[in-house]
Amino acid sequence: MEKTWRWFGKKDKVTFAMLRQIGVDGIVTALYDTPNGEVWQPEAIADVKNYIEAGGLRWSVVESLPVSEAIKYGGKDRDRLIENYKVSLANLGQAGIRTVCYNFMPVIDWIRTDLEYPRSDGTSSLYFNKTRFAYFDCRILKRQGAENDYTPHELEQVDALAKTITPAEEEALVDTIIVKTQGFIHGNIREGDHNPVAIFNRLLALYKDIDRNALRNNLRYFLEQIMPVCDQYDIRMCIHPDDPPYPVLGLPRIVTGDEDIRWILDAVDNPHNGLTFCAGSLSSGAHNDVPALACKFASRTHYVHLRSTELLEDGNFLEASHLEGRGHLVEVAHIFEKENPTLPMRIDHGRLMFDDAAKGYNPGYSFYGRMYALAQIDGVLAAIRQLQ
Ligand code: DNO
Repeated sequence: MEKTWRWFGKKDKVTFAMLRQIGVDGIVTALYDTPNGEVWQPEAIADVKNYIEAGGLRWSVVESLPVSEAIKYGGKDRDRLIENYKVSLANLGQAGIRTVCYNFMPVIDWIRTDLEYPRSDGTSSLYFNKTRFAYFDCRILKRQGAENDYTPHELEQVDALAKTITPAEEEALVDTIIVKTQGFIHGNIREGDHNPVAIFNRLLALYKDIDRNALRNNLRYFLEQIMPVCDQYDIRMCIHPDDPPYPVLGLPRIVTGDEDIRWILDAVDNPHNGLTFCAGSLSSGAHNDVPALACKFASRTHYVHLRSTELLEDGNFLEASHLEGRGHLVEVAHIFEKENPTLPMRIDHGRLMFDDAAKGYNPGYSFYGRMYALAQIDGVLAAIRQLQ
C-alpha cells in the first residue's frame, strides 16, 4: 500500500522533512481555509499541491471535501451546495488529485469523551465512555426523549455520575465532544464559539424529520449528482464509516457495517462510488467482523485507515495498539496489500507518547504515536511482501 500521512496544512508542526525520514510518500490533506460549502478554487488547490511537491511528496488523498449539512438533511440550499461540490471535484480532477474521502454523518463526525486516557505503559489513548456520553446527551443537551435511548442500567450510571461530576469536568466533556474533536475537521463548531451547546442543539433540530431512509435517499441523490464529474475526471469518492458505527443523539447513521455498505455501493453502482475502509471505526461496533468486511469490500475500497479499538464493558471503547484489538490490522493489511499494492493507506490516530502531549497536536494526530504505529505497520507490510 502507499504510505500516506494526514497533514493539516502549512501550520502543521509535522514537517515534510520529518515525514520523508520515516518513509511517507503521500500526503492526505484538505483546504482548511476554505469554508464548508464554498468552492475549492484552482489557485488554492495548486498552492497546496505545489507546496507538497516542493517538499518532495505528493498530494495523494483529499480528506475531507466536507459535505454540508443541508446536503445531508436535504435542505433548500442543497442543489446549490452540490453544484459547488461538483466544481470543487472538477478543480481537484484537473489538478490530478483523484481520491476524495468524505463522510455523511449528521451534525457530528467522530465521537470521543476523553482525549488522554492513561494506559498502563505511560502513554495515553482516545477513549469513549458510554456513561459520560449519555450524561452529555440527557443532562447537558437535555435532548427530548434521550432517556429512551439508554438502558435502565445506563441511566442509573448517569444518575451516579451526576452526583460526582464537577462543573469543570462538564465543561471539558462539552469541549471534547463538540469542539476539540470537531473543530479541526471543518466541524460545525469552532474553538472560541460562544455557547457551543446552543449551536449544537440548533444543528440537531435540523434533523428532526430525517430518519435512516431519508438520510439514505439524500446520500443517493448526492452521489447520483456528482458521479458524472467523478467519471469525467476519474475521481474515486470514498465514504468514511460512522464513528462509532451506530445511531447517536437521535440521529440516523447509515455507514455502520455490512448491510449499510452494501446498500451504498449498490445504490449507485459505479466504481467511483467507493469506500474509505476505516478499520478503527468499524472495529468499535461489536456487530462488525473487520477482516470479513475487508475481504468483502476490498474491490470498492479506494483508501484505508489503519487503526484498532478494544471494546470494554458497558459500551466503552479504547483505541488499541495498532497490532492489537478488534481491527485485526495484520489480516486487514494483508487483504488490501494483495488487492492493490498501491492503495493509499494512513495510520489513523496514534497514542500520545514522549513529549507528544506538550505539542498541542490535533486530537489523535500525535507525531511519535503515529510514527510508532507506522513503523509497526511498515514491518507488517514488509513481512507480507516477502512471504507472499
Ligand atoms: C477523525 C477522522 C474523521 C474523518 C472524517 C472523514 O480522526 O477519521 O474526522 O476524517 O470522518 O470525512
